[in-house]
Amino acid sequence: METAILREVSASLGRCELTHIEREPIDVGVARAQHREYERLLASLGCSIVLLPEQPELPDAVFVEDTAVVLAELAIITRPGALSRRPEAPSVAAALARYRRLVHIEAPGTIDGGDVLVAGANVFIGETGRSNGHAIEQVARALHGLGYVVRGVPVNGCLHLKSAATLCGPNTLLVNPAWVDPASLRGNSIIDVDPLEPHAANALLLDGGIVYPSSFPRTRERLRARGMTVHDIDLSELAKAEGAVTCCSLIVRD
Ligand code: CIR
Repeated sequence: METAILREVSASLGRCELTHIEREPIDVGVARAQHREYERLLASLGCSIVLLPEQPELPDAVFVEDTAVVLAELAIITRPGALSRRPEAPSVAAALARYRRLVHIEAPGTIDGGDVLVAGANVFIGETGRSNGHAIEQVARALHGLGYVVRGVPVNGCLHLKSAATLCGPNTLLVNPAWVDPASLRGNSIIDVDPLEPHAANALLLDGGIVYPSSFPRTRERLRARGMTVHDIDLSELAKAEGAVTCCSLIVRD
């Protein structure tokens, strides 16, 4: 059973944080419609949906992934790297408290959930402008004794580790090798994105298949060629806010 925690798109989305892409006008109405499609797709794949209300003055609040890391044993509430995003965390913590024991990242640690890639017992954490060594140490402490191996991973050229690598099957990662060295993601087989689609490494793996942006047809064919079930979704308006498919949900597995 999978529960997906989502949050409605903020009216202020156009004022989002941007790091690696140029600002362009965002049509909030289109972003909301695409987000509703995403919600419907996750529901159709068997997720039970928890939809948090919009936080109108927090532009990036739709990207709930960055505020928490949900594991089988506990949930880590992050301290996001961007100051503007810190007030997003408390309401997500309140929603997650029903499902997991909570551990909070404390200052001077900063970390975005988008930097945390859990692949079996490996917890890879992107060393990016958003996530620092203090937070990586705190995560390692929180997970001590639970059988996880926590490792910092250098990332270059993109916002988060999960912009560069995500799980697309058991022990299988979809990777843009220009942004993260696949050798640092040991223990997993690797599928490279198509070189013409650098942003294509972000996939959301659910029990019902892979939720995947329709904007990357070449890489999608690589996944399908491996026999993977891929469900297309158009999140192009949210991509203008540097968001992708994993960022819009927190998946709680029972
Ligand atoms: C930000 O810069 O924080 C947002 N505009 C985008 C966050 C995307 N989150 C993610 O990839 N996990």
